[in-house]
Amino acid sequence: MAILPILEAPDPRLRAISKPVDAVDSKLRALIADMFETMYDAPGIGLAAIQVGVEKRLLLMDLQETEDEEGKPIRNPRVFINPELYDPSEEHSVYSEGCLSVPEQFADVERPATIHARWTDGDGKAHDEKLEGLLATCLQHEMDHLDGILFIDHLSRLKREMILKKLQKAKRAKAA
Ligand code: GNR
Ligand code: NI
Repeated sequence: MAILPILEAPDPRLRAISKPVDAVDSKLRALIADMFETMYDAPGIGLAAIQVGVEKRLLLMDLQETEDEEGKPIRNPRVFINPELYDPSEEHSVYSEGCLSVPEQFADVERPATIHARWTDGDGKAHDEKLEGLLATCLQHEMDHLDGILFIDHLSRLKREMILKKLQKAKRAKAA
């Protein structure tokens, strides 16, 4: 297992359109294990393959919403292979989103509140479910990554450029 480097905006590789996964083989399972290790280490609640430089329609999520008696998060890892969204609700909800590829920046993003999704999981099982709440928000954020879209693309140009400038400044401060 390995923690993989996460690509950060404005890296052009984040703009790629990812390609469908054709087989859930041992190589893909090894990538999934490395991606989970990377996501938990970050820490984040979702991770798309393109964020670690792999152009595949594969993403992971663990909202880590549940805790045991000691307040430790109970892991609920989910794997989405070749996911598709349909029938978004007319009702929208707003969530303050962040992204591991846009580190330490947060902004309100409006998206359909509920959405239907079809996907294959890590065991090769097909799913077709209606999702709501943070699960719906996070899946839409991750699906955007598969099409080269970042949450900042949903903001006004002014807000997007402010965030990109802050990222640039933080990178310069780290290099100095
Ligand atoms: O860790 C993450 N938190 C988050 C918060 C609100 C909406 C979406 C997310 S996903 C993000 C991890 C990430 O960048 N996934 O692509
Ligand atoms: Ni993201």
